[in-house]
Amino acid sequence: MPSIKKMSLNAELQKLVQNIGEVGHYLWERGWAEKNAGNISIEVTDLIEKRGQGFDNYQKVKREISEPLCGGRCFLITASGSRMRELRECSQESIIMLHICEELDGYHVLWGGEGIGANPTTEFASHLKLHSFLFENNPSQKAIVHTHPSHLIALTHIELYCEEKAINRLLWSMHPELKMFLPEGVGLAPYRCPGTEELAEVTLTALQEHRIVLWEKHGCLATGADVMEAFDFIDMINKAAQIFLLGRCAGYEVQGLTESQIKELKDRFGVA
Ligand code: 2HA
Ligand code: ZN
Repeated sequence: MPSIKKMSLNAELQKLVQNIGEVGHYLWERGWAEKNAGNISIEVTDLIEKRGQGFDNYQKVKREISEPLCGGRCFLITASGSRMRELRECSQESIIMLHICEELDGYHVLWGGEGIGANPTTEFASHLKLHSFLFENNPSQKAIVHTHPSHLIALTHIELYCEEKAINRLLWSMHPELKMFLPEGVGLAPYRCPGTEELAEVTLTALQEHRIVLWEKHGCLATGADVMEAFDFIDMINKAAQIFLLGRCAGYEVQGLTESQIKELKDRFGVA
């Protein structure tokens, strides 16, 4: 009989679960989370108490884990099929806190995962791959949010803007604060089938230089110190895309900031 012991969440973990629920709701309100679109994860290893005492009493799900750096780490992650609009009210069904076994042969379910199957998101392998990259290269970034921001996706369907330089130039020119908050701009990953190793690979490449990656004709993935920060970045760049498309939909050419106005921002904020 598998054990069904569950951990009780300390105040910090409760807050993170609450934040995931809030962000899920924002994504839904923005219209970026149709059906079960999107997924969220955050690494929480340092917040798990009694770590040294092992996790043998918790349910173990066997599954090959191909990321050695994730062994022994703990994550909060949305469940496969969960709806962003339900994360807040149904957190125990829609979110799972798990511990990846050191042997990389599965994970323990520490909390949540009480919905059907208790499987983490179909993008689980991608999330682990990206977290592994972040552990080594940008350890302050603990959260990953993937969603379907409509205006940004629309831009990646337009040939002219489906190119990294062109889309960044456009986004910066639509929103003066973007240059200040996201001086490196967004990465653009070429289209790959959802849920695949190939998609994880192109995302990883784009993440080397960016905190936010647009997935051509699919969506966006952002990293952040926490889920709120990741959401803020997506919200901000989608706003820039929305302003452009609003002007176009109203039948006008959209001016955007001029090169000299963008240069003034760079000089003022001391960014590249
Ligand atoms: O989790 O959005 O890309 C559903 C998705 C997969
Ligand atoms: Zn998606």
